[in-house]
Amino acid sequence: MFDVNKIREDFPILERTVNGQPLIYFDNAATSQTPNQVIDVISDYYQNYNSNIHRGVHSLSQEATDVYENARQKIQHHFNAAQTHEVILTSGTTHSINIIASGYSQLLQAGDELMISAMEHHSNIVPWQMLCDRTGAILKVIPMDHAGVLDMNAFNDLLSTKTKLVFVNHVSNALGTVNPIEEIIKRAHGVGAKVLIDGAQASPHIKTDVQALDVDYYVTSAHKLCGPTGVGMLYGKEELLNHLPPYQGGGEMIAEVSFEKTTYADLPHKFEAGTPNIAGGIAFGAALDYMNGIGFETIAAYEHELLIYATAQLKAIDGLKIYGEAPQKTAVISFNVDDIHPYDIGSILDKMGIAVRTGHHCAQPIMDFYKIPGTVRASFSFYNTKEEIDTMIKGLQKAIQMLK
Ligand code: C6P
Repeated sequence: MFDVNKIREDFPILERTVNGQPLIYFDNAATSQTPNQVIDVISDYYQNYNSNIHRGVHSLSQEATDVYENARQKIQHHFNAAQTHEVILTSGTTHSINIIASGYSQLLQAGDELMISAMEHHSNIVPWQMLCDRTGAILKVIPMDHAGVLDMNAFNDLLSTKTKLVFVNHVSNALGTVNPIEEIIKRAHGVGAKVLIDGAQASPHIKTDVQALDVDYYVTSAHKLCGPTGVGMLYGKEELLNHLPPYQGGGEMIAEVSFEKTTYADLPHKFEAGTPNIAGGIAFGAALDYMNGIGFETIAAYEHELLIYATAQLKAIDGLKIYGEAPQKTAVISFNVDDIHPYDIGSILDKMGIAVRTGHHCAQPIMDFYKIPGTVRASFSFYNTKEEIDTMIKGLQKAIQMLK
């Protein structure tokens, strides 16, 4: 049985106050909170076996290497990658996307087409624009409708044998839309294009099977799913990663170095130059253990309840408009009230101890689409409660009274 009060005991931060009020943390899409089970793993590393990995013959280094590589296996099993070395540990989603964007500089030609969607985070826009600048490739955009649903007919029309790569987020950070990635991957493969799915907002809510999806690249950040910041994953099919040139040069990613010539290490090390975030990688594995211990279906069902509950209450507020009403949504609600600036609402809520994100959420094209400067975004996690939502609604009503 899912017991939210029991779960909350795992998160020490939820006991603190902010501005004299109990913290209500509704900024989970920006970063999730960290349970003791993950914090303890990080402390244990620094207290007991802190040392560099893959390098030392000494016991501490071997112990750290074993635990780090064991975490990679946990990540592999969670996402059902066929091979452990298809899991590259990166500093996060942004880093993972840049590895691919950099690699394709040498594989594209002028006139090749790349496709993104209208609801991408800047991390899944800017690296591809930079890639187009370097190669002469052309960036196309799959449009969306006002509910925040991708136009799959337009996607069909845009797809052609010129399309080399398609990049779409699994879940939109600003709208919560769950995109039909199975269909996108199938159709893109039909014209010979490769697909990268940005899973940053999906991984905390949905257990993804990269083999079942037949996705070419899948990326995410540990800090969205109860892990630490500064660590993430790039999954790629072995043959594709083998074909891709390395992103950074340095230690760890080489086989042999001389002044005449360097050869590169095999996967995954080819893409892991330098000392990695060792404690972070280990804690990423622990975060997946923690969330799998609760169960992703249980998490999704509970968060859906919170989404339905909060949506109904928000919709009852005069002048409040929700952006993103796709039938398939995670527990993210972006909204504005009349012409009140989102920042003003966010600041007043903060005085009440309620953390929401305001602004363009690193997805400016979405704001341009709706012709707004930004939104207030409340994003829920499995450790949030309906009582917290009630408090936010009361706080919001008070804020509206003050600002009108
Ligand atoms: N979105 C948000 O508040 P990094 O920063 O590399 O861990 O993740 C970037 C990123 C990429 N794609 C999507 C869909 C995302 O949501 C994010 C991070 C946060 O929405 C911080 S901007």
